[in-house]
Amino acid sequence: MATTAADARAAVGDAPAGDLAAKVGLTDQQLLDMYALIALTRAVDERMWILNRAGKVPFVISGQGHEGAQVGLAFELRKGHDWMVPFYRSVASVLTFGMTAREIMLAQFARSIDPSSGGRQMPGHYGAARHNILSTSSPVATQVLHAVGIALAAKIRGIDQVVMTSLGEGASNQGDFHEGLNFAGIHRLPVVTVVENNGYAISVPARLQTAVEDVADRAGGYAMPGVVVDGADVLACYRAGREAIRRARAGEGPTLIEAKVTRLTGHSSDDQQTKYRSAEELASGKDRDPLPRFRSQLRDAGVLDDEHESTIAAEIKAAVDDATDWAEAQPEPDPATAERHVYAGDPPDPSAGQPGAG
Ligand SMILES: Cc1ncc(C[n+]2csc(CCOP(=O)(O)OP(=O)(O)O)c2C)c(N)n1
Ligand SMILES: [Mg+2]
Repeated sequence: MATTAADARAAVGDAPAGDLAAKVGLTDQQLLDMYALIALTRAVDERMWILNRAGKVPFVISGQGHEGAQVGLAFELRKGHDWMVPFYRSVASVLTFGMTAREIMLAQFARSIDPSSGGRQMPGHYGAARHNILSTSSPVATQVLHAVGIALAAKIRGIDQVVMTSLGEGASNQGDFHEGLNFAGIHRLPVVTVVENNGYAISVPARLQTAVEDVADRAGGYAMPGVVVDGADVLACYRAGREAIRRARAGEGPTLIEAKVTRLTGHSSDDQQTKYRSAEELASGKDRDPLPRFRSQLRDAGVLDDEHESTIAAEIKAAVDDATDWAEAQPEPDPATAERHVYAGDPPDPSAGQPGAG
């Protein structure tokens, strides 16, 4: 595990790293990969909205504004080994952890081969067994309990797997969050809980959700570190994620990370945020957009140039066009399978009456 820039350079075979990359312990290529993931997520997300407005997909819940935090925090996870238990805004997290643009679009179009649920889940509930990404439930914060359970299993099995789960600050007021963190703290489980604080639970502002300024303060009650990080600062998020993942993998226990982010869109495609957010507030949110910020940071550091940018942009456009067209062309689920996964076996015969009803 690389903990210093020197270790990281050694780990990647002394690949040349610019000053910025060396400072953070990555290579220039890894910084470009992070940028490409953020830009890809934004493009996939924007495409979802277009498809929704065109009447082709029923519902969009967006990760716009959260992408920098998600990519930075998840970047150090080991794909195919660790686990991710996401929430509905985790588009960038799941793309960072191995899902593809095609797989995201299969979920949007609810196609039969959609890895998230075969078209059964509400859109935005991403999961993929082959990537160790758990399909989550709609009641917010329930995923914290699932993540803690996976972390307990890893500990019992003696596998150095780390689980990362994410939720919003509103969901952190649910009992499940506290029960999960309490259990993780007692058993020092390898779970990293990320609260993406965008200041709103639908239309309810943070000050009416909780009396504490920082959700991370709650970590003290469960004997784990609580870290606040600027979610618009991709590399600060990367450092915070890397340290929490290192701790978890080393058996040092759980961490709570709160990333302060901005929600650039309405809560969902069924929400109109101009009803409850002022024009000034919405404009200032745009200043905290991680995509142009990271682009400028990489350009200033000489990591990203015009050529990189146009190559990445062309690749992303091709990937999003391909994902959209390909997913749309896939078959819908067979209606005869609607009850699959609802019951353990065949669905009960309604004409047979209730069990035990005589
Ligand atoms: C237990 C439960 N209560 C209410 C809802 C409806 N709901 C869905 S998302 C949401 C807001 C959650 O806000 P937050 O946790 O801050 O996440 P954000 O959407 O802001 O990212 C609510 C209330 C739900 N899904 N589950
Ligand atoms: Mg919120």
